Amino acid sequence: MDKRFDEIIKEIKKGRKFLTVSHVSPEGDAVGSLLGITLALRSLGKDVTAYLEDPVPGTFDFLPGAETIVHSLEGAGPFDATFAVDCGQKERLGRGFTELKEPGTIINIDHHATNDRFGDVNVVEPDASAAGELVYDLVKAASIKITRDIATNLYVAIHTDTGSFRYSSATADSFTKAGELVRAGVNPWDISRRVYENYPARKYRLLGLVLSTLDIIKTSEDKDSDIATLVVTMDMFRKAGAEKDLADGFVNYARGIEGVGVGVLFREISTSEYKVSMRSKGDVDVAEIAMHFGGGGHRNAAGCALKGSLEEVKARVISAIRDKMLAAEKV
Ligand SMILES: [Mn+2]
Repeated sequence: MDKRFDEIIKEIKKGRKFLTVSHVSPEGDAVGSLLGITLALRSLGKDVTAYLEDPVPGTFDFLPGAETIVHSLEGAGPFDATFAVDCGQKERLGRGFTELKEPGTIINIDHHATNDRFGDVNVVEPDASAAGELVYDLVKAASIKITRDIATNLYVAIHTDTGSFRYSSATADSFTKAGELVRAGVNPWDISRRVYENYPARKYRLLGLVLSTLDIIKTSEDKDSDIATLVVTMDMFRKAGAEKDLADGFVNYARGIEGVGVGVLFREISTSEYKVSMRSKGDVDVAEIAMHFGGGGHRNAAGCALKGSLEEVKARVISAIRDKMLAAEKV
């Protein structure tokens, strides 16, 4: 990691105009990592454009610097370097970025095992719980002072991607870094209140509709071998008056059931197309299943998009998970 950090620090020193980007449908790690690196570079007096194709979800718009994020890169650039954070594929950085002519040196900082290393410099560490951990390492390596605002962004990145330090991805490093960020001025309760206890009521109306679709499929007598599915349709979003990012996290209700090894949420994105989010509890590698369908992610959390009717899509995904479960049993 050190050699690549040296290269990046050289780029930071010699550059003046930077672009920071993260993935479409951004969540806590995307927004937090993006703003963490953005504020760190700005603290050095650099000219930084922070870009997300999609709007910042309401849950995260309190993050310091969020108000400076732009959603179009028309007429922007040329840049000396671009920092892409928390994103496995260039295409997921959004149209504004893929159409950009002069991004400069592309620095890819990510923790998705499925990252295709699209950068000129690639810091891809699947063992990191969040891209925010890698941004933390870089900021430390570059001897940039972690202000309270930078710390808040990185804390939210790590906190949300580890499921509040509950997931298997949370390591001793994640806790150590979070501790340092609290020492730098982060108030954990204030963050929790803003991120987890501030949902619009329409999210719960939507959740009610989604939970009523719960289906549990038994695959064998083994421990945690059930598959639980939930569905969210465009009609449900309309009925609840909810925007699409309000379904984020619903898949965890499926995984959280006793005896369930994999939870799946099917989200209708257009007629005959579904976004599939998968969460596994144990050994089932859902990133491999997602990759098989052209998606990606992590061992215990991954996603993809499939075309077809709900019945078709559901049948294909369940059969792939069942195969994976049976193969895992034999080992
Ligand atoms: Mn992430």
